[in-house]
Amino acid sequence: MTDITTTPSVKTGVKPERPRLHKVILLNDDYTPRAFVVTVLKAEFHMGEEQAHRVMMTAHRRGVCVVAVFTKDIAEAKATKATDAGRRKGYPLLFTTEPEE
Ligand code: TYC
Repeated sequence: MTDITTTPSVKTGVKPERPRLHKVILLNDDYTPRAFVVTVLKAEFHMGEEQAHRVMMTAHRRGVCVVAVFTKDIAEAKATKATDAGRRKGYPLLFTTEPEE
């Protein structure tokens, strides 16, 4: 196993890389009610009303908005949970993830 994120650094003396962070991205759609998007952002990402409304409106106007950054596993788990909250109500609300540059 030569994965740079898990290989001990003692052999080479090189400092281990910090694990890359992953963005959770909110995608706009034409069907999910604005108020529901705000509710999900508040519940899943611990945002206040104003911040959640700003993020929702950015996605609404521009098509996408970065919600937050986490380690890969946490970003994926939160994106799945937030997407599932919409699906349970029959909405196409979608959160995706991508690695930060
Ligand atoms: N565009 C939706 C509407 O007009 C609201 C919305 C905003 C949906 C942001 C998804 O990520 C989203 N009802």
